[in-house]
Amino acid sequence: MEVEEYLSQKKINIERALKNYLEKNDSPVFEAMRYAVLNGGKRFRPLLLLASGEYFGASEEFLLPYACSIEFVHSYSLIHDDLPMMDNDDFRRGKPSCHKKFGEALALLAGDALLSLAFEVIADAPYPQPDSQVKNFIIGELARAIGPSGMISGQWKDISFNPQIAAWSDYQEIARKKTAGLIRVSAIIGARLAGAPVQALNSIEQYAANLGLAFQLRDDLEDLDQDRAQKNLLRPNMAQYLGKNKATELLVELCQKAVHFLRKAGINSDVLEYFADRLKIW
Ligand code: GRG
Repeated sequence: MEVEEYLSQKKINIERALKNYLEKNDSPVFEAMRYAVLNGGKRFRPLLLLASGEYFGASEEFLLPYACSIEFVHSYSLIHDDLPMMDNDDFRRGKPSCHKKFGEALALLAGDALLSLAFEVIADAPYPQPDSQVKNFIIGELARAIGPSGMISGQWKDISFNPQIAAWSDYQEIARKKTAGLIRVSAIIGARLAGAPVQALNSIEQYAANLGLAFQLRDDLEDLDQDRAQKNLLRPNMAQYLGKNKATELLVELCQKAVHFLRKAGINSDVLEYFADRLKIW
């Protein structure tokens, strides 16, 4: 099957699974959760998890709860990031952001609820078997990636950012923690669930860490190009720091490095390579 056909089929399956988890309840919190999740995201992280897991032989049925869990975490981070005390964004994916539609209290709770639901879904996932250590590993990796030393710390560094004293390493650290961490852990979870050998896991981790940085750099390049908002001039934008040409070169380099880690380990996945190839087109 062609890569794009594969991805659009997987996306349909992810949408269906996400909807199933969120349909059960008519409370306002669930309504806000549905609004935030079921509104047209690219589903990049769950697709990456499925592609990585399926490459190493796990079934979609096995992987889907974990893929949804990652998307719930991502959606929570977007809701909270849009709040007035954070990035203060009125729009998300071309529609009013969650707090604009439902008010700040309900948006905050919908974000909290999605974070909790993510771990509930993992706890209830039928695979792997209850005596397997794999679930513990996954819960630990995910919690570390998004917790106080991961995404939360990246977000704090982002909102307390001072461009006058920031070094390149600060820009990279923010991108690594705020954005790349969840992308990295998505690929690791897929591979780990499929029982990939340790050496392959390390390579997948390196691949996804580079892909994650590239993902943020591309977003920064888009921000710079569209000059989206004046306030962005004060944000930690890697492309602004490097300048457009150097940033574009680095984007290509990161994507090539990502693919290099796959090939060096003998991982021949069209889909995983496709993610890197698509990101570097600028
Ligand atoms: C507030 C807890 C908390 C965390 C905030 C991840 C994050 C940290 C904030 C999200 C805002 C943001 C712009 C992050 C940079 C990464 C990024 C480009 C996110 C958008 O992800 P896409 O492009 O979005 O996958 P879609 O809409 O496709 O899901």
